[in-house]
Amino acid sequence: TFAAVIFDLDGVITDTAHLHFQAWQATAAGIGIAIDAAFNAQLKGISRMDSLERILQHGGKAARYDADARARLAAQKNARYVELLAGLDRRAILPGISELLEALAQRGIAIGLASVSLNAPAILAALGLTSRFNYCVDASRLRRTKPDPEIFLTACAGLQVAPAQAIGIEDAQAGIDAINASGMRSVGIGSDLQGAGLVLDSTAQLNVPLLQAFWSTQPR
Ligand code: G16
Ligand code: MG
Repeated sequence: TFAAVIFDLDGVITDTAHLHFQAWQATAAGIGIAIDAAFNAQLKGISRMDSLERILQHGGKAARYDADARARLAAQKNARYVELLAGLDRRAILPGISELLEALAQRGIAIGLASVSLNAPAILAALGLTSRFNYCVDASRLRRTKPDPEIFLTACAGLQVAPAQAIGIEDAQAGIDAINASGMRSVGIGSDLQGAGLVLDSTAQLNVPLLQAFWSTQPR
């Protein structure tokens, strides 16, 4: 059976997309760019600086902001986001996740985190889940973002597990593509996900028997 499960954070363990949205909306409004929820959906799983780039492009203002100005905007957004995170606790863990983590740990299956969020350690701590994870990738050390497989390969290396022995769980297309490119098998949460080995509507459907049944089916 599989030796490890590697989780994305936002959209899989918890859902802070609405907090990212509030923070980006305020920052973008400050420079005269309006973003709505539909646009925000495109930022799912995208790193902070890449998200800012997309927002500036969306507003037709990418050329007006150099690296320093962008760093200030990103810092402004993050300060707002971190303020909003203060309200986060165990209740924000998505359905089925606590039970799944516990069941995996009981079976000796390694548990990893592959989030591009630089706030991931603080979020895990707020959720009371830090000790559940055997290895968390440090997003600040990555050279390439999802859909590049680097983050998942780093997680496998950290867990000392071969990618072919691991399952990755993601809610974003870039994340599914990264898992597939790593040689792991992918589980997608949500809709509009192409190429995932298994797609579920909700984290509430996740459990060990279901993952074992998926694992026993022929890979792509
Ligand atoms: C998450 C979110 C993205 C966010 C990114 C970076 O990714 O889905 O919207 O832009 O983290 O977050 P931060 O600004 O905190 O570094 P993931 O990989 O956990 O789904
Ligand atoms: Mg995500």
